[in-house]
Amino acid sequence: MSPLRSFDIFCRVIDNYGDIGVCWRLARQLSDECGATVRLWVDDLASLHLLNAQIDPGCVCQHAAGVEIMRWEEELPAVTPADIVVEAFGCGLPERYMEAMAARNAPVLWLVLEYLSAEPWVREHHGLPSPHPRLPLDRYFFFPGFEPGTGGVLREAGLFARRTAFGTADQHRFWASVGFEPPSAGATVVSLFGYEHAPVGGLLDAWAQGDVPMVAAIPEGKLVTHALDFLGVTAPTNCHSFRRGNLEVRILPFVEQVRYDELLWACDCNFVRGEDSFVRAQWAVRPFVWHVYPQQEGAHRRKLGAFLDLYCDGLPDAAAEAVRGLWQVWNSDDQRPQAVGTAWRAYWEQRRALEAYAPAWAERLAGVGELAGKLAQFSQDRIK
Ligand code: TRH
Repeated sequence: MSPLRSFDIFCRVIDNYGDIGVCWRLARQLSDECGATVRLWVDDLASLHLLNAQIDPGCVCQHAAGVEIMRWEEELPAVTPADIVVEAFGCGLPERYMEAMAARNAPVLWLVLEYLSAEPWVREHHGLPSPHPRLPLDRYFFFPGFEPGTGGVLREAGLFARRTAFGTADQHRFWASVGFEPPSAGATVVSLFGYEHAPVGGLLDAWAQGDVPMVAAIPEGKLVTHALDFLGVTAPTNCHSFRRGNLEVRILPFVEQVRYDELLWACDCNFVRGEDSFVRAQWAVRPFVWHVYPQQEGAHRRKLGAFLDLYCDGLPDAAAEAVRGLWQVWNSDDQRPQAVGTAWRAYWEQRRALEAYAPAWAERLAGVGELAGKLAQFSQDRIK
């Protein structure tokens, strides 16, 4: 594929880090791997700064990792639109910018990048045109997905090689970099990234009372408060490590996005959430548990069910049942603390089957094709 021309990516941070997490990854990949000139417009630079410390949250225009980053303010400066415009997650484009798109001599391609879902309708909607009601602009829907015929998910070219090369010494370096000794050899190590309504107390309790040593690595954020409640820590503390029975809880600093993979690779099992961490856990080829982002009218339940149907399809029956059991409890409003402990034990009894399946699933997903490359190709085909 010949090098692409220019991209403008527009991103509004609704909440948390997934919207900017995906856009930042996409921007870097289009620049690094597709040879495109990329400008990323984002309305919340503080969130991007958390993912990459090099980014100055106070700067209106800056460059990092081969990407031009613009603070998206109410009043956009007069700029020439790029050849391809990505409107991430239906964030809308500024009126002035759309008029400039329509007025440009060379036509501009407008892609609406949608949220990731395994629902079957995604295949039929991926790539459909969506004529603008007023302006003469070519607009298309681009749907990420897990099956052929969708836009795939993001995966950097060197990711599998980096993961394979990440050995024990790297794991030790990772733990030291976040302020901890490496977990003891016999411990089961789990990262816990999820939303605040997860039944985290019940899970930690089951681990504390279990008969094997467990390490729960919890990134700073909403789950930490509940973990501290469970531990009975009521006053502010500088302590980051707590013990209860057979459980050690480690409160981890939020690491830069390029290092989040290392946390996943340093663990035996990863609890993830939203969109981007959910995808990274699949590339990490370890058992994982998804906390789906809650949506109105139960839309997230359909998303969860659709992914479970796809993912469990290749698993032995007992393992599939255990995955469904734990994921449903982790995502349910049923806060009976024992339920999650029982579901965890059933799940972890299937550990070997889940570990064996993880690389097969990643291979299958890689076979769908990779999102940045597919988006670049899709654009290339339409702007000849
Ligand atoms: O943060 P999320 O919940 O994000 C989202 C958004 O809320 C969005 O509005 C919603 O629509 C979407 O979920 C479905 O979860 P996600 O997508 O996993 O994003 C987290 C990002 O943070 C991801 O890029 C990984 C990164 N991360 C780090 O860089 N370092 C860390 O230490 C951790 C824990 C995460």
